[in-house]
Amino acid sequence: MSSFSFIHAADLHLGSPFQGLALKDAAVAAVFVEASRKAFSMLVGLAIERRVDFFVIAGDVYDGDWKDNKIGLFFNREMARLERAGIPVYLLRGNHDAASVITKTITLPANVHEFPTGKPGSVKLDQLQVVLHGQGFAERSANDNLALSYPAPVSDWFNIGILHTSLTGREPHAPYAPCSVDDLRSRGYDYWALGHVHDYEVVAKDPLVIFPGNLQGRNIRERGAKGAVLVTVEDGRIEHERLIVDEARFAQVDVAVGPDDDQAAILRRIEQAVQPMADDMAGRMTALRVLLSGITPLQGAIAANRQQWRDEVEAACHRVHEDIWLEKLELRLEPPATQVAEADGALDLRQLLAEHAGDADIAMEASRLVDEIAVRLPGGLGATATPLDDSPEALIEEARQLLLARGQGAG
Ligand SMILES: [Mn+2]
Repeated sequence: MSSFSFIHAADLHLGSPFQGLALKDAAVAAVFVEASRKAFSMLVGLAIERRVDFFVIAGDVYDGDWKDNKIGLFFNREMARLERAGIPVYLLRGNHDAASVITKTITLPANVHEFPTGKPGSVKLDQLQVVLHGQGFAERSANDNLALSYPAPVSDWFNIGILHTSLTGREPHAPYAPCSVDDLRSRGYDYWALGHVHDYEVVAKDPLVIFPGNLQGRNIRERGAKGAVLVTVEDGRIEHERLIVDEARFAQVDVAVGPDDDQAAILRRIEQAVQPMADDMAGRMTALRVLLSGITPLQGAIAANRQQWRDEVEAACHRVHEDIWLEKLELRLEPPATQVAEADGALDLRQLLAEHAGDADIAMEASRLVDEIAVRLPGGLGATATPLDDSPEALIEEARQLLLARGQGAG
């Protein structure tokens, strides 16, 4: 068997908006806006530098239909860089860029091969004795188990299956082209290049089944290092290595507050928690969510002066590293029990709120209000999955923090 290497990427989501980034500094916001494209350019550069034999993209190149041709022109330009370097590209469509979803086109260079959507197709790379099998999505939803109809392997060749799938379910990703690892295994291939799930995951080792994750985190739910996978095959031995290409990063730290902490102590705790991140980010712009939890007599003051605290926390982040910006300050604080009892007299507000935590009616009412407000927001914000940029649960928690603060007379 020959020796070769290839890059397995997925979920570029070109054209995707960044959600929930209320970064006030325009220069910082611009880094995040450009990050998805920069990450892909970086990966193409690495492919050329490492002289890989081919490049695989397992769906969702585009986040959705194009507003104009700008995003198509960008992708064409990167494909052409690979063509000039003699690197062919094998890709297929996922749910976000299904054949019926993308209405505009830019003619791509001849090195780009797209798998069919109606049935699986195979491409043989004779020189390498490699064969790739794949089927793209015709429609946004694919409910059939596509893997089962993939063709039998070509014996003595290196067989690669490419598929956009949620496997047997990967929350919060929608269930598309459902299949089990055993279904994949039943095809007898050597490597499965999956797409759709945005976290890196080595699903199985025999054969190797990998989700490379997306190239660039786009919101606080897509945290940590992002990139693609470099697969090297030498005399039938397969090695894989992550290529981290994200340009900017989302992260979260959980900080426990003690009952005796004053403001300075809380900010010091935040600095300590953020410190390890400064080494880890390797010069990348980082949008950080700080989650404060614990029992503190300052609960009311913090909830009532959220903006001032937000800015103080961002200042603490900057004392650690100039490129760490606060994405959000999330509060899960409780006032000390004695304080609540004194303030409320007959009514124990905290007790009352605790009794209704997780109440389905309240959650439903919150969702209804979010929907009602979302349509009135300007600039297409209502079109995103989380229009107020947080789950109803998070919004209810925020309201609870404020109520507790008022209960102590701090509001
Ligand atoms: Mn997808």
